[in-house]
Amino acid sequence: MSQTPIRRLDARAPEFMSTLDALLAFASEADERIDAAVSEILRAVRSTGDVAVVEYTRRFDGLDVASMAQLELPQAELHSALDSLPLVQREALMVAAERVRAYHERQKLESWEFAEADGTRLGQKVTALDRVGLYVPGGRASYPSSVLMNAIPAKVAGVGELIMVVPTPGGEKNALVLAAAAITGVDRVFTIGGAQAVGALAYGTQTIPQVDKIVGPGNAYVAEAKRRVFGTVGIDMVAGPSEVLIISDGSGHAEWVAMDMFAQAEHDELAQSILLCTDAGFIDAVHAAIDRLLPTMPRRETIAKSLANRGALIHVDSLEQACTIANRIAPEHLELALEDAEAWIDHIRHAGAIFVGHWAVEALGDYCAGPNHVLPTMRSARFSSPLGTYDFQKRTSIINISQAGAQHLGKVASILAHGEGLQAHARSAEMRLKD
Ligand code: HSO
Ligand code: ZN
Repeated sequence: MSQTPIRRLDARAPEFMSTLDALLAFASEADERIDAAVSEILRAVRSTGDVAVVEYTRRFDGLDVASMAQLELPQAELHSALDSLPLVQREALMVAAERVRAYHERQKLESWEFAEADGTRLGQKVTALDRVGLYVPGGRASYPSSVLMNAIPAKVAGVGELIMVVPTPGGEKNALVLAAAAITGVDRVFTIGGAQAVGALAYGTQTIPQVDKIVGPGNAYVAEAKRRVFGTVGIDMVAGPSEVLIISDGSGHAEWVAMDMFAQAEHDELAQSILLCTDAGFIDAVHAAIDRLLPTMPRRETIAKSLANRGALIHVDSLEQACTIANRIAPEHLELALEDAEAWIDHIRHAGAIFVGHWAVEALGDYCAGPNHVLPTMRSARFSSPLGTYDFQKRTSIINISQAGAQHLGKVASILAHGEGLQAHARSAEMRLKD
């Protein structure tokens, strides 16, 4: 008998769709205490800059420094972190970085222009953002792979200056994070975090220059701060807990599926791992594999909580039904653990990333396949895309009208301007008409 608590559902049950919706619902509850604290911190950073940031860093991270300058890490320290890594780690980081760079090269938006017969030329000019802030969390969720995934597309886009902030409570630095910053060419690093770091990047301080966009994950305070400074600066997204959906036809190994679910679940108790499978016997085998493997996992407590909270093993009628459900879930990660996986890609419309076939496992995508691991969560794959080079580029329209073009466009504009009651618009178009 299977022991590990995880929902067992049947997609044919009449109440299935409402059960599914309840399972997907994730209330990122507005917490008034967080709201109030963040608003106070942002106000202080905005009015006193470095003084406030230094003070909050003393209070929250226990770093006692006299000035902001002491919270900046020199480039030499990043490079010595890289040099002091064990060779295998350094090489793995380099391989990952190079693959991520090559993939993101292909995402670059290019400027374009076209000419009309009368000599009018219209176009779109693409430019990189001038300055970007990269938030890297401290502690357990401090992932060097996320430094690669955020910094590389920014650099490929041609961002002028990339400023990283990373809290180091008690002065504890993560050598792999610093090494990843060195590899990707992050320009400046400050050991600050929390809402105060987001405020510093968004408003600028005496020491930290104001950025144009802030990217990177963070805790509830960081997320709330990003939400509040949005508009003053751009932000990437406010991400929810990580999710994986696996579609299986019963081919392959039950252990592989179980471990893929664990890989998601070990991130966070609120992370979501769901299996949709056409084969009831295979679902039993996966559940048995979960039972067997769970005790061997160092993070078994987190995994068990995540599976019990938000996990599910779901029996479906057919792969068509599985795809319909997958499109409703719009998962961050989708694994097609199928005999003929390629044939099913076209059935999927909404997913952050699709992993095709038994060999394409999310863990490879998280680190080194090449595509970005910052993906839309909480069903937002219905309307948004992976983080990419394009997120560090913007577009400007180019309107280059010839004298001949101004003649016929002037008449059209004049008629529409009169229709809107805007005389100055009409006349500025008409003044350019020849007779
Ligand atoms: N699965 C996470 C990314 C990650 N996994 C980083 C390991 N390190 C969100 O897609
Ligand atoms: Zn992961």
